[in-house]
Amino acid sequence: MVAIGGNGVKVGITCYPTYGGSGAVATELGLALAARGHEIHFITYQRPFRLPVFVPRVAYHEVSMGQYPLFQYPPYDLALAVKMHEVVIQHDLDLLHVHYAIPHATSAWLAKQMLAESGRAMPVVTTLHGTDITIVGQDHSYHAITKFSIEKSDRVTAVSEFLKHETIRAFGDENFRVDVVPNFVDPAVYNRDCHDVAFKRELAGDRPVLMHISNFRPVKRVLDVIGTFAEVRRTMPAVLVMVGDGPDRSAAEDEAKRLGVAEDVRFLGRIDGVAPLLAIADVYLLTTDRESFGLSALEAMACGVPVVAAGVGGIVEVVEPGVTGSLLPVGDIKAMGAAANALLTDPAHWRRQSDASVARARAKFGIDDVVTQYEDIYHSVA
Ligand code: GMT
Repeated sequence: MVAIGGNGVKVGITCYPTYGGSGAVATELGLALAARGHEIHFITYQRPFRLPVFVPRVAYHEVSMGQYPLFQYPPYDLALAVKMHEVVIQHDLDLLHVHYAIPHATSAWLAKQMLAESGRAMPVVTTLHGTDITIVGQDHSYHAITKFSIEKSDRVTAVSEFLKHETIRAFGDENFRVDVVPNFVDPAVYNRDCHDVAFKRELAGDRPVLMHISNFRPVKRVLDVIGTFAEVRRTMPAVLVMVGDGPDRSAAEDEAKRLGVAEDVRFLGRIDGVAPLLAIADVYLLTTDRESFGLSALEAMACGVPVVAAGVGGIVEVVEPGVTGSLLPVGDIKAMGAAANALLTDPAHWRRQSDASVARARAKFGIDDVVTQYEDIYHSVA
C-alpha cells in the first residue's frame, strides 16, 4: 500500500476515448475528481471525446505505438502498459483506474508488475462497463485473460447490479469482489432549463421530438427505433432525431425510407455534447437488446425526458416503469410506439413522468454521491 500525499489523489485514468458510454463516464469522473482537487492523468490513444482542451489539474498522455512491418496487429496493450509505467513514475501517481476490462486491466497489471520490480506498489481499480463482460470477456479468446485481469485488480466495480451478477456468473467470485458503483449524471449540465431550446423549432417546428443516441451498433437495434417512430407517426405528426453514427446507420436510413417516415427523421451524426439536444426531446427511445446500464437513458431522464426502452439488463435499474417511462419486450415496436403515444397525447401524464425522471436521476444517480463512492474506493487501496 502507498499513502496518498496531501488531500488530493493522483490518478491515472484509462478508457476508450472515442464515442461510448464508458469513455464518457471515465472522462466525467476525471473532471469531477479534478474539480475536487485531485490530479488526473488520462492515458489513452486519443483525447477523450468529452475532455475539453484545458482543465486545471487534468493532463492527457497519448499512447503512441511504434510501427514495424512484422506487426500485422500492433500490440496496443503493451504500448499502453509502457505509457502507464512512464506516467506513474514521472507524475508520481497514487493509482491507476481503468475503465473497460479488455485490454486496460491487463495493461495496468503489466505496468504494476514493472513498477513492482523497482519496489513501487501501484493499486489498480477496474470498472466494468458492459460488453467487456457480457460479450468480449466471454469470448473464448479473451475469457482467461479477462478473468485473470479482474482477479489481479485491487478493486473491481461494476456499473449495475445486473453487470455484477453477470461478472460473477461468467468468472466466479472466489478470487475477487465486485462492488456496484452506478453511472452518474451532472444535473447542472443535464438540465432542461439550462439550454437554449430555440433550435427545436429548426428541427421539428411545433411537433414533438423523439430521440435516440448511440453508436448504432447491432446491439442497439436502431431499426427498432425507426419502427417505433413509424408506429407513433401513424397517429400523430412527430420528428425523430437520431444522434450518433456506426455500422447500422445506413440500414436505419433505409428503414426510414421503407417505412415512409424518412422526411421526419433527422440523422445528425456524431455529436459530443448531447445535453442541449436532450433538452429539446419529449421521449427518449432505447430499443437495445443488451445494456448493462444505459447511460444515455439516464442523461435523458435528467433532462426531464421519459424513456421508452427494452426492459433488459441494467436498464431496469435506471428506468422505473410507469413512473419515469416504460420498459417493454425487446423488439416489440408496437408496444413501444403505444407507450410513446400515450406520453405524447396526454400532457399531464408526460409532465408527471418528466418530473419523476428528473427527481430519480438526481436522487439515485447524482454526480456528487457517486464521485464520493469512487474516492472512498481510492482511499481503500492507496
Ligand atoms: O460495453 C459496451 O458496449 C461499450 C460501453 C461503452 O463504452 O459505451 O457501453 C457500456 O458502458 C456504458 C457506460 O457504463 C453503459 O451505459 C452501457 O449500457 C454499456 N453497454 C452495454 O452494456 C451494451
